[in-house]
Amino acid sequence: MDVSLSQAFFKRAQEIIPGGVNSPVRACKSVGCDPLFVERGNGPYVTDVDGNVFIDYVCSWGPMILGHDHPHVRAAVSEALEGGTSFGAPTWREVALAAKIVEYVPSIEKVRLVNSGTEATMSAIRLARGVTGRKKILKFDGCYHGHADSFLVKAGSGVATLGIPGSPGVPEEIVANTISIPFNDQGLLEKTIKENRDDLAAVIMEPVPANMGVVPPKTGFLELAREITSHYGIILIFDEVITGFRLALGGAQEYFGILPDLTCLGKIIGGGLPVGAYGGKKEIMEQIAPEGPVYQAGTLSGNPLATAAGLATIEILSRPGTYDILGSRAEILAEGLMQLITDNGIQARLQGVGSMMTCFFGQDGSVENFQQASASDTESYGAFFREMINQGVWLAPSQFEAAFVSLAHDDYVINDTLMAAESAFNFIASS
Ligand code: HOZ
Repeated sequence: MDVSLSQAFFKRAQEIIPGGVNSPVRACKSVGCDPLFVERGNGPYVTDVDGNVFIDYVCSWGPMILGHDHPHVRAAVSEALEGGTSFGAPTWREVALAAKIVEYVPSIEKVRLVNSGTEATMSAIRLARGVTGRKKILKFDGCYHGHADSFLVKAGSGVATLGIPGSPGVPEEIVANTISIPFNDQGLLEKTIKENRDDLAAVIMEPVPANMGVVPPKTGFLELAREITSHYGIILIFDEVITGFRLALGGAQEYFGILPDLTCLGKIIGGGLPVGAYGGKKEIMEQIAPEGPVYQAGTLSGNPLATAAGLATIEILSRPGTYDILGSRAEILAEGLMQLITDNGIQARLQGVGSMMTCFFGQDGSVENFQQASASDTESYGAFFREMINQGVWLAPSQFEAAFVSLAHDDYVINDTLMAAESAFNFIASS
């Protein structure tokens, strides 16, 4: 495969951008290759600058649930573009997008739009601290809530991929106010909350962690988190930046029937443009300025192009049967992959929820927390990743991320993916 243009861009990028990338996982370090530079995307495919075409399961790390360059989204963004790109003043599309979020996400009564998932989570914990007057937050090892200071303790995604234990630059006082415990451990959750009940402002979690690979919550875990936080007046925050509008229109909270106090959104609600949101109960959200004293602001918040793309995406997603189609395609892919794993005698565990999944190499049983995920065979994942690229399939360049199926991944594309995977598993089995 000719990747000479990608290599040239990467060489130049490394001279002027840290690590040559604008987000660490993209550097592909943990899978032992250099990044490919994307020229364009179309449906389930991306084409790199050298003209190589790949079936894409990164899907921009989740937002592209309709596939790339969807005509409805393109038309909506083009129409918005005609009218100007930013005003720093309210526009009707912000209200329309907020109304859709309030309509579909069961626990959200009021919502504030921001520019990224990181902004959403850092604003949500400020709000939780402001409302409760407490300082500490409880998170879970391997969950990733963006790169704000409070969250870089035992975090997932790029922090896990690069094996970074925390980050220089995060003050000790902030780390001291963040408690991190293993996901899916009910006893420890109960004990930790009880011990810190007077200091905890919030418990924040990805209801389905997808930044240590996809780790489904064990039965009763989300229920316990809801019950015990309600009991002690601690704010429960669901980080649904990935799961929002992916597992259902109402996200994981609809899927599992557990309602948090605050929800963070991003990715899909921006249809591929930069956006985030945090929302929840009226009495909490009313504490945000200018209605209340908790400050948060943003020049580009509620941007016309991003809200147009989000609205168009949600419009398609809200058509009847969408999530059934998405779910059944993901199921066909997952079943096919599991069969190949068995047929080739590969030691790996494929697990997922809805249209997101991870193949954990070197695992026999289910992966339930970060400690177990971390024990995966990342060398084999890297070999699989590289062979899939050779076969024309673009996976996340890290063991600790998810593969996302979009509505553009039809039966034909899934079949092509399985043929590629057959060669890749074969290659691994024989090497
Ligand atoms: N943190 C993102 C994955 N969970 C990666 C973002 C990116 O590199 O674009």
